[in-house]
Amino acid sequence: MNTIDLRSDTVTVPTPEMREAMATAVVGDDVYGEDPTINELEATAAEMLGKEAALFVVSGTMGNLTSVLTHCGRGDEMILGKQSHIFRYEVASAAAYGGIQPNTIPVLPDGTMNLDDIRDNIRGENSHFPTTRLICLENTHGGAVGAPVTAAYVAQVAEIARANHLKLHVDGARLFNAAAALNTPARELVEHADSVSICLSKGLCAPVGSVIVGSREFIHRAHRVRKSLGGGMRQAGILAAAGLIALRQMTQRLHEDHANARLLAEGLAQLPGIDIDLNSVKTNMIFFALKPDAPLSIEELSEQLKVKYNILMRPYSVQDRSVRVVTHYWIRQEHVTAILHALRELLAPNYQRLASD
Ligand code: TLP
Repeated sequence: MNTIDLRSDTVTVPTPEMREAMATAVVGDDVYGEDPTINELEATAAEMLGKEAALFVVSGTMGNLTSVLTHCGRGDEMILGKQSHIFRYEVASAAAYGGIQPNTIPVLPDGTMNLDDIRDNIRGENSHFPTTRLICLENTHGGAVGAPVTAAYVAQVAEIARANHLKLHVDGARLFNAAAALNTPARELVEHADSVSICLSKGLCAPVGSVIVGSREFIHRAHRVRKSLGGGMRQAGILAAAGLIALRQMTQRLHEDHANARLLAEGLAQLPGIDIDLNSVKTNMIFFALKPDAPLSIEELSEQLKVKYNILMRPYSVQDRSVRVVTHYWIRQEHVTAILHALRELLAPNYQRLASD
């Protein structure tokens, strides 16, 4: 039986069409700017996101790090969410390689940060203070159940940034999910951002790669930063070929993943022992928790799903008994039915027996 892997959309493997395009891609040395497929990918990303230029990078982490290092110098400060990917899951790379201090503020359930919190955390002129240089947003926000952040909010943050001579970076690893959920073109969501990092290898199915976009001048400097991080990839047009299909085709179908997430969430809400806030499910992510009286621990549940049904889920917090589930291209409606069936078998009989004890 094929594995049903819900741990993340990073697990997506390339489509047969991507593999075909990779096999026949025309390539060259990208460090010399001579890989035609990478050049096409970068031009396509820049055009789709309404920016002057783009740069292909290895990963989302490298996209964010390259952007942050391009905007900030040692001893500078960046304002970002305490639940943001850059702060939580990128190995403190901005601090480690750039000497950049994170100044974190809480992320609200809709994926935003309070505007007054942002304003209050911008440093004034004082010889004791670091210089605030950058604000980072995340869209969709993984720390807020994949909440899509609106263009109107991004514009408000950009206004604060401009008024205080700061730059605005958007971690748009799942920007096209936000665009699909809000029915807003991706370029409108980042119109006022100075830099954006998008991932090709999550819901868009490419095997490797992210792209950062911004002004020509920003990308020129980012190019040197990427090289210094070891990210000059030579004949990586074989990867960019898959990335082009990701951008042109896969961005158009993300609403299917959102519909499957909704279907799954609604099924989960019907099951005994499961606690889920249906209002929190806005894109392709679901967080649910086991109720305190459910008969299994979260580790037991994921272990049994794996061993008995070949279904993979990622326990999120053992303490809260919560799980993260992410839908993607390789999860179809029939898988949703299979997942709900498995959970019913694992939870319902035990639960009923416990209830009647
Ligand atoms: N996120 C991964 C894990 O690292 C948590 C996942 O499974 O969701 N920004 C955001 C918002 C991300 O969710 C991720 C990956 C990244 C950046 C980093 O991308 P990669 O893994 O390509 O370095």
